[in-house]
Amino acid sequence: MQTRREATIIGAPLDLGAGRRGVDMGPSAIRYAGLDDRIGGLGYAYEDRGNVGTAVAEAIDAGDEHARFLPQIKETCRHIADVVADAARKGATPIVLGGDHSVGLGTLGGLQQVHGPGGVIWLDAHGDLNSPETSPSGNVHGMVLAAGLGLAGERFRGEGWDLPALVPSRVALVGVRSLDDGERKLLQELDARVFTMSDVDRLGVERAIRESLTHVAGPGFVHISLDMDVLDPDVAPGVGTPVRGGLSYREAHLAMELISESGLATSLDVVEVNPILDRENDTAKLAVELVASALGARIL
Ligand SMILES: [Mn+2]
Repeated sequence: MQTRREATIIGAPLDLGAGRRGVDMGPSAIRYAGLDDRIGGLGYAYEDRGNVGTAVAEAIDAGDEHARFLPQIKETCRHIADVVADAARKGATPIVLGGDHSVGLGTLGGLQQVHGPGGVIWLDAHGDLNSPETSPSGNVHGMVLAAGLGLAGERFRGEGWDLPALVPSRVALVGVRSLDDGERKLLQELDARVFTMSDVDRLGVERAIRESLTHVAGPGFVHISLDMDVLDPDVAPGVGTPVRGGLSYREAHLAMELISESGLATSLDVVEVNPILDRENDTAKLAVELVASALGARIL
């Protein structure tokens, strides 16, 4: 008998890792866009675990300007990690709704706790590969992937998770089009598979995703971290840090469909939805559709 598949939703209204406020409303916007019905309609048992607690920027001190609000971000990530680990142990698919991309440290931490280090496909306009030493802004959401790899320093180690949470050779970046100097340098040393937007233009999204899946597959987990800014701002205007020239509506759907077909993905983050900058919640609606495609929604 086929057991019913299960999706566990975790809201993470965190904006301390981003320079711009608004992404704290992301989980609300995505739920409002009908996530429960859409996932339930695919035959999943749907469990919403509510939101994890977050600190408020105005009420606390940013601390070290090279890694602003890091202690508070780690505190939120500890709660995310707990719920993600709980879901992963049950065999459910954890889906974390951001919030800025620093919530990804919590997801990776929870997965690492259960499975040991795994692989990730990072769909993003940016590399998120800075460290406090290289970051021009000091915003932690630009350091998360480096942190997961254990390359942003010991300070990113959390209560309950070890670093690296990722196997260094099991990382793929897709849709990148804005990198800082320090990130470019790091990528030259990393065994990561990188498909810039220019590569996606030339090779097509199908090849980019298939090769990424092959690169990140392996024991433990395969996590999909979807930063909505990987999409072109024409179709996803409501994101924290928009960059022109991103994935089209169909390219993003195809990426998620291929990921679903592979059967490899164990978990998903959907981050950086910013309702303040959005048009009539379009970006949150698109986020819901992309989650559905990742979970197996088909046209026919
Ligand atoms: Mn990102």
